[in-house]
Parts: sequence; C-alpha cells; structure tokens
Amino acid sequence: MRPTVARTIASIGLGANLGDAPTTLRRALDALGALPDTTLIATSPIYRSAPIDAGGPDYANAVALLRTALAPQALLAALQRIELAHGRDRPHRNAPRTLDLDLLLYGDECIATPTLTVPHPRMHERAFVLKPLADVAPAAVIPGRGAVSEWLARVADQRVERWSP
Ligand code: PH2
Ligand code: MG
Ligand code: MG
Repeated sequence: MRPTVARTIASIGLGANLGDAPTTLRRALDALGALPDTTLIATSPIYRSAPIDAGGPDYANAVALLRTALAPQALLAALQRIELAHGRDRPHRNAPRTLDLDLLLYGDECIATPTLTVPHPRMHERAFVLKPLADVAPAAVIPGRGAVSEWLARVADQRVERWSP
C-alpha cells in the first residue's frame, strides 16, 4: 500500500495578454491537471480584464483549484516550467506576457521567502483574481486579510467580464 501523503488545496491565478490568451489559459489548465501528485479540482470561467499596473492588451484571467502533495516551492517550480513551455520571458516587471501562473493560496499557510510570498501580496486588491477565485471557492479566506467575498466587494470599479464564448 502506498503511504498516505498530506494534500493541500492550492489556488493558482492564470493570466495572459499576448497571443491567443484564452487558448493559452485552457492549455495551462490541462498542464496543471497533469502535474504529479496533483488533482485539478475546479476551474473558473475565463474573464477579460483591463490591465492593472501594466500596459498592453486586455488580459484573459482565470483561477484553478488544485489538491496537491507538492510542497510550495516544488509547486512554484512546476508553475514556472509551464510558463516557460508557453514561451514566457521576463523582460521587465509586469511586462505583457504569454502566460503568468501565480501561486495565490496554499492551504492556510503564510510563506515569505526570497522567491515565494503566499498569500500573493496583491491578490486582495485585484478583481481579476478575486472574481474567479470566488467562483471556485466562495468561502475562501486570505490568511491575514480576511474573506475573499469582502475584498471583492471593494474592487467593483475594476473592469472584469466573462470572456465572450
Ligand atoms: N497581471 C499583472 C499585472 N496586471 N492585470 C490584469 N488585468 N490581469 C493580470 O493577470 C495582470 C494585470 C502582473 O502579473
Ligand atoms: Mg501575476
Ligand atoms: Mg507571476
């Protein structure tokens, strides 16, 4: 019998604003579902959002919920591999990108290392994260900050709409 491994619910923010962004997001969701020791348990609809603190075209955004036995740093490395497989480069901060995968929440853990900060430090002020996160986890709480639903009510001025089918 295989030993039981603790699994954690992690939420991942997906974003893209270069190329065929919705198609890239769907492929990235497939790649998340194929990660080892990981189950894709929910995916939000894809949204179109105005760029925040950034230029370029509108973004496609979504959120995925994973149940995973990967440790946070291993999960981060896996996300970066998927970004690279979709042609991601990093010319400068908040540059337009073919694919951005952010580790938003990892259970109820708070993590602060030079390479990883969880909860994602700006997620509570971004409707393009909060709206799809509320779709897949309506009762979610951001450790140290409070309920996703309460933060979502405060960003109603940011443009986020369902990507047309
Ligand atoms: N990502 C950013 C900066 N700004 N704006 C939108 N609408 N969507 C994003 O995914 C996004 C952004 C940096 O990761
Ligand atoms: Mg990001
Ligand atoms: Mg990122």
